[in-house]
Amino acid sequence: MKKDVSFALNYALNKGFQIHPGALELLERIDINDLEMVIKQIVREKSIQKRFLINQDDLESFLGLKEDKKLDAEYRILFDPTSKITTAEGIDGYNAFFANRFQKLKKIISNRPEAKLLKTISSVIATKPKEDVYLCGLVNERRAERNITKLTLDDPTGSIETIIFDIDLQKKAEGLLIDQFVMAKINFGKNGGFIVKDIILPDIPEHTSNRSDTETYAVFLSDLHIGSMYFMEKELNDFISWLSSPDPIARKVRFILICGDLVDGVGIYPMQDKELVLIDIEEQLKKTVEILDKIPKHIKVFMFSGNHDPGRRALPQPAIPQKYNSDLWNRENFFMLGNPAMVSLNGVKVLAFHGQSIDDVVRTTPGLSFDKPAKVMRSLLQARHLSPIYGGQTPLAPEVEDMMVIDEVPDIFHAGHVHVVDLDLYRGILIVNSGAWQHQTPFQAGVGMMPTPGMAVLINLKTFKVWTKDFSSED
Ligand code: D5M
Ligand code: FE
Ligand code: ZN
Repeated sequence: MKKDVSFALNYALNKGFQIHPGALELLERIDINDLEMVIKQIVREKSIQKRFLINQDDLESFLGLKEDKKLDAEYRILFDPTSKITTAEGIDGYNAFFANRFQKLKKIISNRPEAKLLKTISSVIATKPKEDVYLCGLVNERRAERNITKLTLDDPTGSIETIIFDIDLQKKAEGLLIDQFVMAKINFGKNGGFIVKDIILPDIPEHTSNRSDTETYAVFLSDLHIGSMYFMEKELNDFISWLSSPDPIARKVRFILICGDLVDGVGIYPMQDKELVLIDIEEQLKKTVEILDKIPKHIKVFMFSGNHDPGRRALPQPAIPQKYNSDLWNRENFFMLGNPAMVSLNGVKVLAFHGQSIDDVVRTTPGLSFDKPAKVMRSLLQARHLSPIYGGQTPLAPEVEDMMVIDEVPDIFHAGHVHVVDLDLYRGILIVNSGAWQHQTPFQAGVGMMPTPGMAVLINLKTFKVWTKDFSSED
């Protein structure tokens, strides 16, 4: 027996393990440099499972020699903005952009019975109807005054100022985002003025989600921030080694989705260079490839762009351009996508959006906070829009088509950006904010943001059972 294998054998025996002869034969074939890592990882995983025999099967799966052919791993890219970006210019560009937003959302809301009574804003202004009518508009202004709320709505025919008296409706109006699309029930009051009787959001109809036929797992990650001095390299590497371990769930993983901020980027925030260990984008992406290349090749890795990634800052964002790192684009198991994008994994539709607008929505809406991003994502689903507010911190490009409208109802809605793992289920849609792999930054500490980094979110695509696996506390 070779000396190096006897080390592995002794290590396992000392930990109370038996090694099957078939496993020993495989151990002898492992590169000496990897042997220690392999045996320690297997022992650690099997100790957790309390199974003290290491057999051939464990090693085959660890080494990626064995792939369960019974597990489906079929994917389709349903939407990617990368090749669709054709930004218009100036005022005309924005007019066209908001007109498209209005049309798309009006079409979505037209499925509701009330939509039969829809009138345009100009006709409501002209006819001053005493009976209830419905109109649609984008919220232009919302103003609370003593005990009433004034709401101004715009459609392509005009602009209307309305008044809300009802306390509950005023509360509902408080939660409306500027430039969000709404339908309002309205009449012309006795004392003059248009009175709001109801506010209706496009929302999600009750949804029965698509499921995978097999118990294939997808792992949801976000915000690696490679290049930052706070990037949790060891924890991410531990996660990646776990993928090759005999852990029964690891063996069923076929997809990984990384929801943006792969790298920390350069010049994203003032004084960022003081917090970088890799100071240019090429180096950061090279490191990214080095790390992600260790993911077993039978796992498909989908990477979406975030505000720290190169390409462009405004939404929708293209995929990280090939010119910065062609390896990211060359690997057979890597898929480079923009933001937002939609993929189907064994028939399960996943909407991926980095989540930039969460910042603006939290800042302008009472009752929402950074530590509960799933709640914010729920309100984006209700608005059927990923980034309603124009003119906040989130730059929006005046695309001819508003690609931030949630046209198609997803089965899973995945975001990141705020670095907090949070889950929710809304009308059959699984909402996942997948956290980060970056320690709390001084900025976040200064504003009291408490990230939950180093956690992988694992979803069984057949049962929608969710596991979070914490790598942050391991040594
Ligand atoms: O953003 C992570 C979170 O922290 C997100 O909610 C924005 C916020 N953040 C972080 N740094 C800043 C600065 N300098 N200004 C404003 N907001 C900030 P991420 O995109 O991962 O950096
Ligand atoms: Fe981030
Ligand atoms: Zn971000």
